[in-house]
Amino acid sequence: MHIWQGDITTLAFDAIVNAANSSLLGGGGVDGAIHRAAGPQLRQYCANLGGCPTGEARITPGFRLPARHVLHTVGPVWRGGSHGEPGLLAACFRACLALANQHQLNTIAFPAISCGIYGYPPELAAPIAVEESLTALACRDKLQITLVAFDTEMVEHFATALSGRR
Ligand code: AR6
Repeated sequence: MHIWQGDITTLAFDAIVNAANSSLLGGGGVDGAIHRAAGPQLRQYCANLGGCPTGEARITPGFRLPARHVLHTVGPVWRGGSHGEPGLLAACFRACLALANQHQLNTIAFPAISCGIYGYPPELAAPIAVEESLTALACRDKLQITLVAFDTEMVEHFATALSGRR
């Protein structure tokens, strides 16, 4: 597993993950950046998918992105932690990794799902990201997972979670 700091839209991976909303029609944060970089065809494609519930994922082409595919998932909005948020966040990772498996995608980059506009505390989200990634890596030889942090604070959270697991 790798931890990398930067803009996920620049990665030429088999798939990058989008922290979308349930409409799949774009928004702010990483979602906005992915739609801007992919171009208008991504929104047109997403409009035909009929949305996506929290904790599930949908696959699209990457269009103008260097990544071949986008795995759109909808993270939970943080509402104090007792509304099923940890289970839903873990479900996002599992849903994306299941799609990656079905479509034989080997290099996958995840942003810090729910840790921006949706308000999930990053120190609580990072261990879930690490745990789900390590579980998937143990099951598939060729899989490579990169956890992408946009800022140094998030790098620290991922690194702390990973060192706690080793
Ligand atoms: N590359 C990598 N990470 C990024 C980038 C980028 N280009 N831009 C932001 N981040 P957020 P959420 C980080 O808010 O909390 C949208 O409007 C960011 O610093 O993008 O799941 C959707 O449409 C943070 O650590 O996603 C939904 O309505 C992380 O990505 C809502 O926001 C996630 O922040 C989803 O909120």
